[in-house]
Amino acid sequence: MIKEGIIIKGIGGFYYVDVDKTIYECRARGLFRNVNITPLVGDFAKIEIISEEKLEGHVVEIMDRSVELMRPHVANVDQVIITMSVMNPNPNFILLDKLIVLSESHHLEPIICFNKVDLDLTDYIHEIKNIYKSAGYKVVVTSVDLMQGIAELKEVMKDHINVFAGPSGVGKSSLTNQLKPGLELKVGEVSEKIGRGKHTTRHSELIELDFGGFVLDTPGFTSLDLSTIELDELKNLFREFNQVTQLCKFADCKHINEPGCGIKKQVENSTISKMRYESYLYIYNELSQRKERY
Ligand SMILES: Nc1nc2c(ncn2[C@@H]2O[C@H](COP(=O)(O)OP(=O)(O)OP(=O)(O)O)[C@@H](O)[C@H]2O)c(=O)[nH]1
Ligand SMILES: [Mg+2]
Ligand SMILES: [Zn+2]
Repeated sequence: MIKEGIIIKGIGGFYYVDVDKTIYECRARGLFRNVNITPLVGDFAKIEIISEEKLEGHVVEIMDRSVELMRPHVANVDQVIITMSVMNPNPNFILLDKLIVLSESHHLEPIICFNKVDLDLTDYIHEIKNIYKSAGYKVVVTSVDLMQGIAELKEVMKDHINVFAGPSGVGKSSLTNQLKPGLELKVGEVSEKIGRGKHTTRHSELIELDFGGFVLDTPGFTSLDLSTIELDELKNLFREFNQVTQLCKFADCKHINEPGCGIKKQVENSTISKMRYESYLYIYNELSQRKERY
């Protein structure tokens, strides 16, 4: 008998396939239809049931992927919860903007989550929330300690295949634990992580959410591969730039040194955030150096 499900975990040659909340332990059969494809977490798969009793099967077919991410190596994710803590560790805005660019380039919806708002004693959160909201992104402000913003986060994640992204220690596993009672993913001490730069989370696993959808807890990305992004395309991956490019004198304006640049004007009068624009220049430079080198 053939059933369809989603691969939630792959360990040691076994794939764990969720079929309507029943988990089958499966091997990939040597000869399935798309021979050259290695099954990934997130793949929608057809499995042949070997034993209903032992919940064992074979993966016999992988359905077409809407997206394939490389780091973490997973399929069919459609939303990235880009997480930064307001402090401890402080937000890394270049990394945040790179993660947004990366999400946009894969047509994944970036959601920005600022966690640990309980540690924010200066109302800094309003300033940073505003920057990203006015750029056109959905921003969720949370505190695991105060149980703040968790309901809103659930609402945003509902019915999507979500992945958390962001540096070590910002609270990705802590937040994921709040989404699913009884989950108890391992949470690490920031002090131990900083310095060694080690992530507590080591495997990628898709977790089914009771309220609908899935979430992937990943080892996280700190190094980022932007190599698939074309230099000329970068400006299109800054959402707030797209709304005003018609203000530039030249249609192919890169918003760097060109005269009559509408974006630069918007930065000067603070309609576009200076910090976001500087991130653009920073990433642009990084990408152009890469181009020169190869
Ligand atoms: N004050 C405060 N601490 C938090 C909050 N959320 C998480 N923490 C703490 O931050 C530390 C790191 O949390 P984790 O959930 O392990 O962070 P992570 O992003 O999963 O880290 P990696 O798995 O290493 O990538 C732990 O000590 C948590 O208890 C919060 O909202 N407020
Ligand atoms: Mg973690
Ligand atoms: Zn311009």
